[in-house]
Amino acid sequence: MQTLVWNALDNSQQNAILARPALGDSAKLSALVSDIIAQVKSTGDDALRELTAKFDQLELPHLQVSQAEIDASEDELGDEIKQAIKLAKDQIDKFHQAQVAPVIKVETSPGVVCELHTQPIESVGLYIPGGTAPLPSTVLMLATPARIAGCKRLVLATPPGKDGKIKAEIRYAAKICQIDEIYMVGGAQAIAALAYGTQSIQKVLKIFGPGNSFVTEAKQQVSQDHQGASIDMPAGPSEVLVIADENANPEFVAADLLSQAEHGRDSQVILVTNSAKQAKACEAEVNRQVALLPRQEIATAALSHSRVIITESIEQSIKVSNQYAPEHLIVQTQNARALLPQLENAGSIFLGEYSPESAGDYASGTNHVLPTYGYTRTYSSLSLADFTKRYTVQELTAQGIQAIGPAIMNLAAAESLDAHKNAVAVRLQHLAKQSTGG
Ligand code: HSO
Ligand code: ZN
Repeated sequence: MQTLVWNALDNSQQNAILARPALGDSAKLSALVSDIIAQVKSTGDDALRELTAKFDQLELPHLQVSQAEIDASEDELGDEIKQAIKLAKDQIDKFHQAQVAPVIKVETSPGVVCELHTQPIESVGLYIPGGTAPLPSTVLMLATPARIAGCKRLVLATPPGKDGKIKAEIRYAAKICQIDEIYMVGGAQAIAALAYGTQSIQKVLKIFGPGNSFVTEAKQQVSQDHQGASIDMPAGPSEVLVIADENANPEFVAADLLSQAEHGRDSQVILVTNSAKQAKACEAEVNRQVALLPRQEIATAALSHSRVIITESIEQSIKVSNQYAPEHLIVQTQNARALLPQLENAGSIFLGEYSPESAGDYASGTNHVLPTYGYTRTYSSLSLADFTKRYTVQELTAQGIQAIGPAIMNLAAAESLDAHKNAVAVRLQHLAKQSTGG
């Protein structure tokens, strides 16, 4: 990891060290992905089979995972992992149940009632990446809120492994979350199938979940087409920023940095500390611990573009974090909770030495699908609200329209919209006639 002293850098150098790694040739990626989408739109299931043969080197006898294959996960897994999956689901369930939005009803003036209601999105596509570490925890993070929200159709798409099967842990998580359909398809072609439908996959209204650059680009493209599908959020590689003071335990800090670094070569991890001694200690710990990891090759690649930043104070550390806007922010300082009001841009914040990112990744109850790549400045952690839509209701009585009608007519006149004005005028005239008995 490269170590830098924040005050020794000028403004542009500071911006440069907080820049995310570039995402590759976007014009080429966009063309490749739009070809894949066009292929799926024109030949449906045949395209899915051809693309799976081409990219995954697999001939699939069928696209949909059968109920028998889903049920078999019960016997394929040991009790310990099944209990762990259930515990995580219960925790996620509790936190997301609490997010159920009540109907808001306000009488803005006598006889004028305004309401805000929530409805589930009817059908949702949940994408679970394959790759070097298929993540059953992501099934729980997507399906649990979808079920609580009341979505009617939960469709999961995930690429099969080299054996042509979906990992038992993923099938088991899908089973306990009552996923309705599972399809063995990944990549941009899976997103196209979810957005437009094929002979065997019915289209969904909104697509959720992380993925590689092809999946992310495909999600962007289908979300720009009104016949495609909405998406949860824009995405980039995963990242963590740790703020540590001189009292933080370097063993904990290093373990947290590495838990993010092992996700992928493009993951970014940043340590910000106001103690040069702490910076040294953490770096030594990272070097010691990384050598012990099975995924050391991936973690080392991620560390090569990661940084240690030395600041003059905790306040300056916070400023750096707010500027970087990390997906995960871990605060290992003596009074972590007291810093919370000053932390401006982060997808999920972990306070104090006993709150590792792994807790939120798996089982504390918060959602691990988070905005990355600086999008935490404007986007939020996935939550129940993402699986719903809101609509308003209003009901006015005669007294209500009489009270606000003249103001509406004045506003309509100011906008030269006479039909709007008339819609109120005819009612006020009708009421005036009624009251004079005419
Ligand atoms: N840290 C990942 C989520 C995850 N970690 C899943 C382990 N499994 C992105 O928030
Ligand atoms: Zn993780």
